[in-house]
This record gives sequence, C-alpha cells and structure tokens, in this order.
Amino acid sequence: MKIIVARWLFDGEEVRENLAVAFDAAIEEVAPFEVLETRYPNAEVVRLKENEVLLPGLVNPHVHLEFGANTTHLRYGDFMTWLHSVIAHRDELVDACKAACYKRQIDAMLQSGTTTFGAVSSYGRELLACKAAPQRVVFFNEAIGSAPAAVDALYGDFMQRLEASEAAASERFVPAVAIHSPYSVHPVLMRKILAETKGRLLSAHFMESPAEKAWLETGEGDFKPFFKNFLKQSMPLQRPEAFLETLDRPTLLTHAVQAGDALLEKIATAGHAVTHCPRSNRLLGCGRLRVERLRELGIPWLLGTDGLSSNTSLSLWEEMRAALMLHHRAPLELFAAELLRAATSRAADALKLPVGRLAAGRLADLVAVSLPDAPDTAESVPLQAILHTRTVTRLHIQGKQHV
Ligand code: MCF
Ligand code: FE
Repeated sequence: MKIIVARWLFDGEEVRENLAVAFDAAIEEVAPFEVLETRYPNAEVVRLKENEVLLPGLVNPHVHLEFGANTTHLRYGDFMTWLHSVIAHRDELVDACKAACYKRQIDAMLQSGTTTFGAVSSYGRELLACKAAPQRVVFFNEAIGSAPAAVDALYGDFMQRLEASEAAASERFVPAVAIHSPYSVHPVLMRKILAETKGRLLSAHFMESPAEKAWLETGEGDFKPFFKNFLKQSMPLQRPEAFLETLDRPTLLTHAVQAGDALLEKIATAGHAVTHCPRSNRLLGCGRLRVERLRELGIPWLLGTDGLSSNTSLSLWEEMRAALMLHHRAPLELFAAELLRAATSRAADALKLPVGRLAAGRLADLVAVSLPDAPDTAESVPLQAILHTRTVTRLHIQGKQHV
C-alpha cells in the first residue's frame, strides 16, 4: 500500500485541500492523512510539495498514431486543402511511421500525464506498439469506404483487424470500433459492422467541417467536386440525422463543430459524448465547438488531441491551453476546472473505464504536476495547472509508477 499526501488534489470533479490517497492497484481510500496513517500503518508514505497538485491520469479519447510522421507535409487552413494533402502524402506518411515513431508518441503522452488514450487505427499497424504501451489503450479499429461494390471486402478487412485486436485484449487493452464519418462509410457497411460489434465502444468523426455540413445537408459545397472526381458519387450517402439514428449505442462523436441545434438535441437525447479537438479544428479551418450550447443541452464533451496529422503535439495540457484561448468568452477559472473534468472523469465515463477520479474503488491511474510556486486559493489551481504544466512529476498506472 502507498499513501500520497497532497496539499492540492483535483479529484476529477473539484479541487480539494490537504488530503491523502491510499492505493495499491486500485484506490483504497481518500481521506486526511491522519485517518489513513492509523488505518494503514505499514503503507509507504509520499509527501508532495506545497506547489504540487495530485490529479487523476489524463484520458485522451482521440488520437491517430499512424499519421505520427507528419510535421510539415500536410497543408492547413481549410479542410479540403488538408484532405487533398492527406491523399497526396498518405502512403509516404504511413510508411514513415514505424515502431520508433509510435513509441515516441506513446512516450510523449506518458511524460505529459496521459494514462489512457483512444487510438483510432486505419490499418492496424500500431497494434503491437499500443499493446506494449504502459498506458490503458482503447483501440478503435476504423471502417472507411463508400463504394457499394467494395462493402464485402471492406467488411472482411475490418473484421480481420478487429479480430487481431481482440486477440490482444487485456485489462489494459480494449478493442473497439470507429466508423470514420457519415460521408465516408457506406450505410450498409456501417449497419453490418454495428450488428457484429454490439457491446463494443464506438467512435465516429461527425460534422467536422463546413464542407461536410454543406454536403450532408444539401448535397452541395466543396465536397461535391471531390466526390464526383475521386469517387464518382453525386449524392451524399446519408443525411446526418439518418447517421445518428443508425448509431445503436452511446457513441464518442469527434468534432461536431458544425452540428446545428437540431442535431445537438438528437445527440443529447441519444446520450452520445462529443470529443472536442480545438487545435485540430483551428488548423483544418473547421470553426469553434459551441461548448456553452453543449453544456446547456447536457452533452458531455471530452478533450482530444486528434493525431499529429492535424496537431503539433499529443499533450492534453497544450490542448487545454489552446481551449482556454479559443473559448475566450468563457469565465477563465471555471472553464479551466471544466477542462480538467473533460480530460479526466468525463472522458473515463464515456470510455466506460473505472479511472478518471481519485475515489475509492477507482483504479490508481494518477499523476502529480508541479507549479512554479504554491497557489493560495483552490479556485485558481486548475487554471494555474493548465497554464504551467508541460510534463508530470509523477505518474502511476494501476498503482505502478512509470514517472
Ligand atoms: O480528425 C482528423 C480530421 N478528420 C478526419 N480524419 C482524420 C483526422 N485525423 C486523421 N484522420 C484520418 C482518418 O482516420 O484521415 C484518414 C482517415 O483514415 C483519411 S480521411 C479524412
Ligand atoms: Fe480524428
């Protein structure tokens, strides 16, 4: 048994003062140190400094490791420009990212305090690296493809990748499913996959760009020539409402920046969560997620980095700093606390994992961060932690110390 004593502790919901956490692989108890030291007299005791904060390990539900070789290859500013550059560089980028490149990304996430990540996998090439990662991994096997004639082949390929990930399943490695998006996956393929994967976690990109919105809602806009020339398709595969109706379980919808009120209301009713990727959205010209509307509707929104194909790092602290700047009207300290909730308890709940909170019974995935000086009020701790953290000073996964 180990006891960590903290002046400042964020429990996944709020900041609390002068508490200690007793844990092995799971958290046994959170209470004042005086209580825990009599209850667990043989525990090893670690005292954090006055300027350190203890919090649950961060959870990044949306990253694409296979595109991790990108630095300057892809073009930013507008979704279609980016998409054309992905098509031009895709093979080169995917071939350039091998074991060392996956490991570098996994290590960077670890050093910055991410103890769980959701890897969206297009090809299954990063499976071994994810299986070997110290973190908890949800491995989202992605289905993509819109040609009716290819449905059977795409389904077969998807099932092979899913089965390979199922063979790797463990307490820390969870096989899951991603439907790429409403514009890129044929509804027949989508239905077949959903029927075959009941009970698995599900993720999908949804209503990301203005081009996607125009195409799905009116069959017009920048996607029209793209689909005509590349895929010989003259109409969208399905309307966004139909896509949502096909989802047979609560889903992690990535982006949703361009979803109007009617779609957001449907998302709320169905109990989906939205993964917000502010830096990716800015770089691909997709706009700002209306987090205040999601809050009003009771839609849980999480924070993801997306991949290095649309970002410069996989740090959730950098993502939180970007979110603070993007949502410039949000009350600063309250919004900082909400960002910490999004990156811990909310993401853990959406992924149905018993982590994300410092509470008895949760697995002991926890991190400590160090501020330049000791803050003097609890209200300022989330903001100061977000402003100043680059790497963590301590990190445990299921009790085991990695940093
Ligand atoms: O989330 C971003 C932007 N939106 C869509 N797809 C991706 C993103 N980052 C990587 N992707 C991948 C996606 O998984 O890009 C590929 C897919 O396999 C090409 S289709 C846009
Ligand atoms: Fe993505």
